[in-house]
Amino acid sequence: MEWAILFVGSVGAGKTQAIRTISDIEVVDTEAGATDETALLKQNTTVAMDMGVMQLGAHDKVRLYGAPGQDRFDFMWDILLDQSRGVVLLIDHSRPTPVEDLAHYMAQLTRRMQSRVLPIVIGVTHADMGGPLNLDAYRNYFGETTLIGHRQAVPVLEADARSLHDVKTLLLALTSMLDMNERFPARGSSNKSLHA
Ligand SMILES: Nc1nc2c(ncn2[C@@H]2O[C@H](COP(=O)(O)OP(=O)(O)OP(=O)(O)O)[C@@H](O)[C@H]2O)c(=O)[nH]1
Ligand SMILES: [Mg+2]
Repeated sequence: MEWAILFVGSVGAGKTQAIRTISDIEVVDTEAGATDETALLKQNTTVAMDMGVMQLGAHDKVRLYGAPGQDRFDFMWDILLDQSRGVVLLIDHSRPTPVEDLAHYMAQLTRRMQSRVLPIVIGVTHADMGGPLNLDAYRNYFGETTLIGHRQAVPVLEADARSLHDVKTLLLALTSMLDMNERFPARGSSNKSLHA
């Protein structure tokens, strides 16, 4: 079976890098020279999407999509979300207000997914560059907000997008969630047989 995972998150968090790290093929990217405030952070930025491919076990071929971090290219998100079965949200810990970044991207995802609830895994990147890392600061966000449609557990993991081990761990968490959702579908969504 062929299916897709979407990497989203803050500018420079490592979405393109993560896909390059794990893809079995040369990544197709749409990076262009950064302009405006992004140019202060990095030379290139994704303007449309990245795409890699990963073979998973004997039967699954997983397309790895990377969304642009900049809000002005967010028209791509709906298209890519629509194609995807799970989301890896990368947050750059070295940015000034990373927990607010998390809130921003979660709000966007929740709004755009509407009734479709996709599993999400959070990867906190650049822990080697920012202040001391306490993952609870990120986890508390999920305790405090009432995320409609996101009552599911959202794992929060530290990850360096350059590390094969770390990117694999994120994808393992996500594929485990997908597997659980398939075995134990949420009540009310696919238990039609109970009422047949
Ligand atoms: N030091 C450090 N660098 C990292 C880490 N994760 C990713 N990087 C680097 O951060 C830089 C930016 O990564 P990109 O993959 O271009 O970021 P992006 O999320 O695709 O950014 P946009 O496309 O602009 O939204 C690259 O040079 C990565 O190698 C990390 O955990 N620590
Ligand atoms: Mg990119």
